[in-house]
Amino acid sequence: MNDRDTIAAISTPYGTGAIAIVRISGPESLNVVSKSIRKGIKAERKLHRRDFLDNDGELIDEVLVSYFKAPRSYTGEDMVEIYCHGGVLVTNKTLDTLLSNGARLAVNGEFTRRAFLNGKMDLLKAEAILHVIEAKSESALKLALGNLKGKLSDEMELLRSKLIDVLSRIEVSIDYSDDVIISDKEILDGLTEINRFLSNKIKHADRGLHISTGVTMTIVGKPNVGKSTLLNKLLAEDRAIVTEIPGTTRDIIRGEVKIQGTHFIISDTAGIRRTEDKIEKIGIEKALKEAKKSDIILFVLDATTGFTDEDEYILSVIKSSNFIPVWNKRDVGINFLEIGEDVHISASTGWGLRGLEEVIIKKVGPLISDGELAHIISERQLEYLKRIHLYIKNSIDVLSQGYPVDIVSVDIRQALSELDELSGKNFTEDLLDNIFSNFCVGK
Ligand SMILES: Nc1nc2c(ncn2[C@@H]2O[C@H](COP(=O)(O)OP(=O)(O)OP(=O)(O)O)[C@@H](O)[C@H]2O)c(=O)[nH]1
Ligand SMILES: [Mg+2]
Repeated sequence: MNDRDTIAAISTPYGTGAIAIVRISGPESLNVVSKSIRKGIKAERKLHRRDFLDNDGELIDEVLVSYFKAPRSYTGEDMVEIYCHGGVLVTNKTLDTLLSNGARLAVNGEFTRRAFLNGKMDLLKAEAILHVIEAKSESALKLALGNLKGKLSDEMELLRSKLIDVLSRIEVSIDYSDDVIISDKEILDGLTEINRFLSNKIKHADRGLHISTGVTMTIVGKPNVGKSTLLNKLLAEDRAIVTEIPGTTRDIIRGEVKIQGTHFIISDTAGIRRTEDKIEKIGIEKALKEAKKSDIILFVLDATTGFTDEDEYILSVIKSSNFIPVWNKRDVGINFLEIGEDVHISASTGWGLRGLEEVIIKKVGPLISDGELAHIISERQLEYLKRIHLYIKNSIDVLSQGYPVDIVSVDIRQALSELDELSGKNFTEDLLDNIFSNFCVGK
């Protein structure tokens, strides 16, 4: 990818709105824009009202233009932002004119990619921007904003200096072994402290991830117990088809909702029973798979039938998971058998739903508490931390077994190299493509 040409994109969502923003970044930004306005722009960081013209001199829109001179811009390059009226046609014509005058259409995340390449932010902050945009709960936003302000970057910088400190001690002890006395214990202590820090980070990471991406919750149960009715009620919308025919839901139906400030991704699944129906069988397999990988399961039971063999089977499959037995149809049914901390509801009338939400929040509490200590907001970050941790654990093992310190230095160098990829001090095109492809165009 050419990282030096001039790029343009619409930065606001596609559709009609009061205002839309078209952005342009690169050395030719001002020249490209100047072809469409009669009076040039000199003053930076000011709003200028201009007529924006197409290449035949026809008026496209009355716009506001602001110019950000390099390096004082988001990307660190010369940038111009055009605020036009938010009609789809007006916005597209504005962009098309810029493209025909020498700009190239930006790809996803290319503005932020350039900001990174120009040293405006490290990769951890770039990822934080994506999470700020995508945050669906207060706590996810807080976590992402913390990283944007450098919480994770600062911690990783500190980790880096500690690793370098240990490494330099090792090197001094190798190079000047006759004059300088640096004991293996001193090095081991340094590594142990790093190890403790990493273990703690990794332990809390899942919580950070739950906060950022949402807690997954799967609704399972035998057919016709009211799973889809419950999903619709929790989402407060008619998402899944509900009928009195057992086996109505076949595929997994997902919806997202905030319960008491926590973001949940809820899956409704096919009713689990013995069946010869090929499609239903696939649905049931999918249901069990979804339940196994989810953070919490709502095991829905039917108070009009009581606890049946099918329920017995489902319980045997999910018993080691984090699940809540939910007796539904309590408006008409009275047959139930307490399994654990059972909750009683009527999904169709909404009775008991508040209580269910309370229990859900109580159950997921440990999954999200202290999550903000982690500052880990993506699987990528966790993956790198785990790799760094492995090198450190290995070096502690090696040292404890009495091997010479120079062997340990190899592991520490590897850990440092992983850390530099995590923060973006070292990067490959593939790594950047991977991260920035998740952004929208225009960011
Ligand atoms: N009386 C009563 N009926 C309910 C309640 N919840 C659901 N039903 C009814 O039970 C039937 C089955 O509801 P669904 O939500 O489709 O059940 P399901 O578990 O998704 O069923 P499958 O998709 O077939 O596995 C429908 O006729 C619902 O109206 C309830 O709380 N009380
Ligand atoms: Mg259903």
